[in-house]
Amino acid sequence: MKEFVAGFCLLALATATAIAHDFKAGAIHIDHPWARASVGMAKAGAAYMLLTNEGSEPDRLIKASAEVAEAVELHTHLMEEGVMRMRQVEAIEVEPGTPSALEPGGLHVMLIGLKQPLVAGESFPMTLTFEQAGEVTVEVSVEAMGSDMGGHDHSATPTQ
Ligand SMILES: [Cu+2]
Repeated sequence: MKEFVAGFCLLALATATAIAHDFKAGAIHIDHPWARASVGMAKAGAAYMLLTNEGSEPDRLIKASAEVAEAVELHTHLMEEGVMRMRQVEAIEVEPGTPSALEPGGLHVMLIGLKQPLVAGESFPMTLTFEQAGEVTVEVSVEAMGSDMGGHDHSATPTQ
């Protein structure tokens, strides 16, 4: 059992090293923006990242845009009558001292109407706009399906 755990940690470390990348906009630190590879002709995708506010004033992510999709929205997931549904949100709060995680099954940047497949190992630029910190363009790395534990599948969601 001990050996298994050690092996798993090593693997996790190697993966994290290979894909680690981060960006800054003012006091906002954007860690590891990534998207899951799209499957077949899927027309929707989602991007995830960790937002940390290293300043003393609250900030909000108010907009995201990317050339790879016809529309980009900020989304969250809500449990409604036992069913997980996505909802558009106006903004994603980034409070000092409280990192905001965009991750499968929770907050995410929704890519609607993909113009091209998202291929694992490739990356695409995405521009994030923060109320205080302003605009920053980050490079979103595309990772293979199953590279997270979220178990959430966007492909079943109809595009608007
Ligand atoms: Cu969504």
